[in-house]
Amino acid sequence: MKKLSQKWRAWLDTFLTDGKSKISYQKLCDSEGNPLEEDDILFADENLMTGKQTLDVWGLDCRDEEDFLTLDMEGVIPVFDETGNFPIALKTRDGHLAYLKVSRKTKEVLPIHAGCCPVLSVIFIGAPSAGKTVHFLQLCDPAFHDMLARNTTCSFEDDLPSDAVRRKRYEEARADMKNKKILPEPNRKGEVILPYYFYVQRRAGEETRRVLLRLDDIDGEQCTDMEWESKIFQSNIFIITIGADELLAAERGEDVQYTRVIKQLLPRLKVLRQDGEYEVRVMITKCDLLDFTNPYLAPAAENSIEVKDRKIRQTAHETGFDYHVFKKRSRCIQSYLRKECSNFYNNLINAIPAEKLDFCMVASIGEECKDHRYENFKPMFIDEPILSILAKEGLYPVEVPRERPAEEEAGGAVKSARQKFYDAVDRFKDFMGLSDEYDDFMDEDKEDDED
Ligand SMILES: Nc1nc2c(ncn2[C@@H]2O[C@H](COP(=O)(O)OP(=O)(O)O)[C@@H](O)[C@H]2O)c(=O)[nH]1
Ligand SMILES: [Mg+2]
Repeated sequence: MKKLSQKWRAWLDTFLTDGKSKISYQKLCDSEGNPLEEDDILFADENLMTGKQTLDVWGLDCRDEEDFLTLDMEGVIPVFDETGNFPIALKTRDGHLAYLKVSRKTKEVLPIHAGCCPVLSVIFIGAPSAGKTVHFLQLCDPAFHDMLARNTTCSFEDDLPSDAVRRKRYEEARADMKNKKILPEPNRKGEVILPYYFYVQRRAGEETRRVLLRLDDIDGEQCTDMEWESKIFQSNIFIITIGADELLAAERGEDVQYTRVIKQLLPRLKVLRQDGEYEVRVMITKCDLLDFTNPYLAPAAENSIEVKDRKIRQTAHETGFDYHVFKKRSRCIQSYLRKECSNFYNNLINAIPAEKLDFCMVASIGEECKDHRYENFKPMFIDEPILSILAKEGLYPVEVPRERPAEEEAGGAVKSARQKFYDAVDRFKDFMGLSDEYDDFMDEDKEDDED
């Protein structure tokens, strides 16, 4: 059935008991982790927010303790956009427009599409100095979104309407990192870091998928001294970041912090997220420090991006996310971790069901940095973690599985019939979104082959 145009819908809405009956609100949390119900979303404009005007100027009765509009007020009309489920603004009959959404609980400004589409929230967990913020800043960079969008029908929009002062530090840090090669200051303990929201859309045939992608960076001390009541447990996807420097230190038998993070995170996840509606990605950062001649890592060495004229370009996932490439790298990382940090690895796989767990790596800068500066920018794999999340949600195209020539595999060895069979099963599993329960068995086989 053909959809009504926006104009018609807006016009009809003014007659149909304000259009409120068709609202299907999509739940979200504010930055402090408070779950917000439909009537916790307040509406305002700049004047109401700053107290320059009050609701009586708008010709409305102020029932609420403050000057905000709510959906159930007499005389307000909802304004919808293409997401449809929940209004993006409210207006009054005499033309005042409340275009800012505000959390009743914290009074913070919420994203434009709050309540309009499902939220996919991704949080970076890891010890101080693991490399969370550097990667986070890259993910929030419009130039990065431009790179991801190329050759696809995906779009990324910064969905927070305000230039919050608290966000300024991150915006400046990103500018310094890109333009002056200065790395971000370490986060202070308990620093309030506002989440970033991106309205991600992808058109595929007749259908357009939409999601509010929420990215949260936190200070590392919240991860090494994790509270049970922490807001972090509201997220859908937990990215556990582990600096390669720490992995190498652990190999040398030194004390490391990432084990502390895991020790605290796993029991909390089990208790607090009995719903099981979450996923975990283990992300090795600073992977330039790893030895890619290591037999486990060698097959995973080919970069997925390249830098030309200071611009990053995708190579492996240029026309769509290539699960084969990603999964191969994921398996290499697993084999590496299983050998080099066996207890950590076993703790993970024993605590988190295989279908919720994946492994990836990045080098956001790609070289050892001194005095908070870097010289050369040689990033590796920075598109893969986020693409693996978006592709799974149907928000990024997936490269159609195809046969690969045998030379592409590690060492150019001709594939055995058994390996070909495994690869076929693997592609089928990826295609169907099935779990990785065979992966251990496959890796053990590979180790046997190497022997
Ligand atoms: N070798 C290397 N070091 C990196 C890379 N990215 C970040 N680092 C180092 O890691 C430090 C901490 O990064 P940061 O993102 O602030 O860590 P956070 O505390 O987890 O947020 C930086 O200051 C850099 O010295 C990288 O790609 N390679
Ligand atoms: Mg940080």
